[in-house]
Amino acid sequence: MFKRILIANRGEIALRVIRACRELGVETVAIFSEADRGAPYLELADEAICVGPAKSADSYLRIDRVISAAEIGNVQAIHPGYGFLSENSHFAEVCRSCDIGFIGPTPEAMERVGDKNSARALAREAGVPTVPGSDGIIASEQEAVRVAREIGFPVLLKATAGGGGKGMRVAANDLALASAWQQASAEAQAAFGNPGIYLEKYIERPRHVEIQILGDQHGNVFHLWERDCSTQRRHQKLIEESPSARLPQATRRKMAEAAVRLAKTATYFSAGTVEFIVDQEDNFYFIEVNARIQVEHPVSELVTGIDLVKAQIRVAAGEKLDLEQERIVPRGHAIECRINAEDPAATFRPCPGRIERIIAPGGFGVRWDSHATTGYTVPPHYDSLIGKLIVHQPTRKEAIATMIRALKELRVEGIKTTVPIHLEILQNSAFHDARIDTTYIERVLLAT
Ligand code: MV4
Repeated sequence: MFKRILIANRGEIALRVIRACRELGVETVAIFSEADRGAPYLELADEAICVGPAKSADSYLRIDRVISAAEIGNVQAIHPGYGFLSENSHFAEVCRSCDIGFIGPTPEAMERVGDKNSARALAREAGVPTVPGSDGIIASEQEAVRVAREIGFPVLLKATAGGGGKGMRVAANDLALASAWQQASAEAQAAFGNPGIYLEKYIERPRHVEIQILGDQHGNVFHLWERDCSTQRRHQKLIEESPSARLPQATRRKMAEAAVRLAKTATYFSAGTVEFIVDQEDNFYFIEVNARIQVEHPVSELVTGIDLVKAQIRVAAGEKLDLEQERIVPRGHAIECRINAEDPAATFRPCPGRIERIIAPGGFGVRWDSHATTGYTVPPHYDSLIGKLIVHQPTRKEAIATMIRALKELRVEGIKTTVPIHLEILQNSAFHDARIDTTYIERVLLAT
C-alpha cells in the first residue's frame, strides 16, 4: 500500500479522497490554487501545496505543476478525482514515466474507452448493443446521407472526441443532415481539435442508465449495478438514483453483464462507468465510457456497501479485489441531489460567494458529502458543486421522503442554491411515478 498520495483535485472530491486515505492509513498531499487557499478541507491533508493562480489552466490543469507538487510532497501515487486531469491519458502517461502511481486505468485503456468511436468498436466486439449508426467516422456529406437513409431519420451526429452531449446535433432529413454534418464537423474541430463525426439513430426521449464497474490488475472486473441519471438539465445531472425505478430485472442484469464484458475487452481496471441510453421499450444502447470516479459514485456505494475510492486506491497498489459478483447484491434505494451554488430561478446562473451559514442535514439514512463550511467562499472559477446530499432507505418511496426532509433541513445562507428545484422535482408526480426521461426537466418542468 502507498505511504503517501497526492490528490490532484479540489472541493468535495478532494475531501472524499482524503477521508478514504486517512482510513487506509495513507498520508495525503493536497494541492490548491490561490482561489482555494485557506479552504478548511485542506487542513485535513497532511500537506497542502499551492500549484498556481485561480485559473484552472494555470493551476489544477498544469501537469508540470502537479508533478512538481508530487515530487516535493514525496508521494507514491496521485488520485485525479473527476474532471481536471482525470481522463487525460497524457497525464497518466507522465505519471507512469515519473514512476508515480496513477489511481485510475492505464493510459492505453483510458484512450481505448475514451475515444467515442473506438469505444463503439469495443462495444461491438464485446457484443454490447450500440445504437444503429455509422461504422466509424463519416468522411463526407454523401456518406452521411447514405448511412442516414439506411438507419432512418431522425439521426444524431456526434463528435468522436466529444462527450457529455457536447458537439451533438439532430438531423431530421437529407437536407438538414448535409448542413448539420458541415457545422458539427467544424464545431468538433474547434472544440476538441478533432473534426471526426459519427452518426447514430436518434433515440427519442431516452433514459440515461449507467453501470458502475470496478476492476483490478489481476483480470477481475465486477459491476456494482446501475444508476439512473435521467433527471438532468442540458446534460447537467441534477438527481441520480439506484436502482433504476422502472427497469425490468432482466434488463438491469443484461446491461450490467454487457458493461463487464466491455471492460474486460478493453483490459480496463479501476473504477469506471459504462453509460447507456434506454428507449421507451426498455431496449438499451451503449453510449460511452467514463474512465474516472464520478460525482454520483456515493449512490452505488450506499446500495452495495462498497467504498469505491478505497477500492481504487487498493487496486492501484496492485491488490486483488476481495469481491465476488454474486455477493454484490444491491440493498434498498439511494438518491443523490447535487447542491450547486446556482440560482434555479435565473436559468441556473452560477452564484458564487460567501456562505454566511451552513447547517448540514443528518439523521437516519442521510449522507452529506461536502467541503463547504460556514464562512467558506464559493469561488467563481470552478464548477458550482458545493455538496452532494445522498439518502439511503429500504424503498424508493421512503428515500424520496427522507430526501425531502433532508433538503428542508439543509441551511445554506448567503448564496442561492439548487435546493428549490430539487424539492420541486422530488414532489413532482412524474418523478414519483418514475416517468422521467432525459428531456423531461427541460420539456416540462422548466418549460414555464
Ligand atoms: C444519444 C441520445 C439519443 N440518441 N444518442 C447525451 C450525451 C451523451 N451522454 C450521450 N447523449 C445522448 N446520446 C442517441 N443515438 C440522447 C442523448 C442525450 C442524453 C443522454 C444521456 C443523458 C442525458 C441526455 C440528454 C440529452 C441527450
